[in-house]
Amino acid sequence: MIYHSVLLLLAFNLINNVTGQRTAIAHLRDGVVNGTVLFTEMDEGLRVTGIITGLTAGEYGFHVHELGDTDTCDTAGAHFNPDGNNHAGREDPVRHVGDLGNVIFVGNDTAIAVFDYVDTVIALRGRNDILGRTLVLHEERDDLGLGGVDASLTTGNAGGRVACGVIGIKYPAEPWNSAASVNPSLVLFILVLTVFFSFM
Ligand SMILES: *[C@@H]1O[C@H](CO)[C@@H](O)[C@H](O)[C@H]1NC(C)=O
Ligand SMILES: *[C@@H]1O[C@H](CO)[C@@H](O)[C@H](O)[C@H]1NC(C)=O
Ligand SMILES: [Cu+2]
Repeated sequence: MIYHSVLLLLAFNLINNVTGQRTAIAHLRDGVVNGTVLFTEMDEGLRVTGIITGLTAGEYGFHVHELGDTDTCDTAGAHFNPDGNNHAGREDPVRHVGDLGNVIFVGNDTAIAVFDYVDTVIALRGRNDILGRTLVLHEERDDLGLGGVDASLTTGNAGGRVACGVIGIKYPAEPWNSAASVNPSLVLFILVLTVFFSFM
């Protein structure tokens, strides 16, 4: 029985390695700005990790915009907002899917922004999939919908777009079925379980 459990665990690991957690990447490179942001699937949500340099200390609006057209950052469209909500902050219960709040740069001449958090709204599959859309860094602080001007509820009044990059596939290289809204490794695991127990 222990032997069987070990076999099952091995099978699960193998499947996880084959299907894998999805990871997406966006590079923000525009003039002096230089940054890389990774989006990695976790059980709790999508882990967002990034390092960006090139701006002075302060807060700058940070969103996923709806289009993957980066001819200029302005051609990336509005915030990704499939539910037609008002703009808000990342931790607000009602927000644009693409509302990631602000990026905070610290330091003097060579300010740097380093962040690492898990967001429960953006995803790499299903309706809130951000793949192929554009990550945008703004020139001003996002007021998180609280600024009291019209733009607060649409853009956070974060001003122009300083840098942007399309969110693309980092891993795995195999085809992504964007229609699947559940992690395929779970489905495969259940299949393997069924096949396995039918032999016992
Ligand atoms: C951007 O930053 C990375 C390190 O994060 C560095 O390796 C790369 O050379 C930089 N690129 C430019 C154009 O500054
Ligand atoms: C910023 O500059 C001030 C003096 O101009 C200095 O005291 C401080 O340590 C510097 N901070 C950083 C993070 O470099
Ligand atoms: Cu934006």
